[in-house]
Amino acid sequence: MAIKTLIIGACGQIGTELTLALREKHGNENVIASDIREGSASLMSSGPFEVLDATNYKAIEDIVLHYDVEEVYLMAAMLSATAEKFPMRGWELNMNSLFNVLNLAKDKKVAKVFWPSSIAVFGPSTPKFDTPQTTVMEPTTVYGISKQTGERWCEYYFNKYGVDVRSIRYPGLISYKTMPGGGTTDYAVEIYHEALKEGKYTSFLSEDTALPMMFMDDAIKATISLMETEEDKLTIRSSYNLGGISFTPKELAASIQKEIPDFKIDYAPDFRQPIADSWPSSIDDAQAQKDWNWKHEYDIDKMTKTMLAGLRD
Ligand code: AKB
Repeated sequence: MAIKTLIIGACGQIGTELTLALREKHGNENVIASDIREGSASLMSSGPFEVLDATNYKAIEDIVLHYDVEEVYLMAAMLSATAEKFPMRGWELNMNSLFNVLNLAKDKKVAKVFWPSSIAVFGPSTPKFDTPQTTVMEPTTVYGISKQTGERWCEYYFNKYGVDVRSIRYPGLISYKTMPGGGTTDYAVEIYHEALKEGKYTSFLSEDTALPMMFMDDAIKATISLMETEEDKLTIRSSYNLGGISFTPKELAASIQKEIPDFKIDYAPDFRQPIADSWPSSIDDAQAQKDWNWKHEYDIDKMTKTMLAGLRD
């Protein structure tokens, strides 16, 4: 029998593509999409959809029981740039939603949980290049503090209550189906939209700011693959480092110029620059490779070609 899955935050950047991928894999009726608001037509029309506030335990529980949900992907979160503007709202959303889902699993109402962490768990005192899985973590953003705290709780719930929770520290994610919202890495998506619309882009990060990034197809593949790995192969119950590509705004512009030679970029760093400066430039994901055979596929130029083709369609 197919696994019944609930995606919370299904209308966001990752949630949209994850929902569509899981529906294709497990059947539309077995993947329940939910979000605080309605989303894209493809998501709403292809399977069940529920309006759901991730901070409301009872509302999540009702949906879980109604549909006999076995696995929950909690994708709702306030990202780094927005959480700096609304610290308490960011903290409350990111932490309360996680506790709701962990407690449902602790009470055996769901069997398995996926929760996204982020490269934001690292801070200025972390080694910047090839950042190891286990290292100094002193995040300086509200979002990073919430993700690091969340990781500790995930590991605690696994050790103490046997909750099967799995997690990835996502780098910046690049996709054309849904816009990201409120992140520091969002420039790497906006740039493609503006390249096609205006032929130019003003980056809110400086030209040499290198950050870990990944094309969405790789991120979805990683997420599903981690969730399908046999329990005894997993050695990390906080969150797995996930590498991909690492590039600067200048390098991304050069990749776009190979396809759109007249494309121009300039730079006006804003409040997001110090956030980016506090994060690693590249990530070592040897543990994910070892435990669940992780390997990324997209390099920067393949990603650029796919992004531009997808946005032109
Ligand atoms: C953000 O920029 O806040 C996110 C992230 C790296 O988690 N994309």
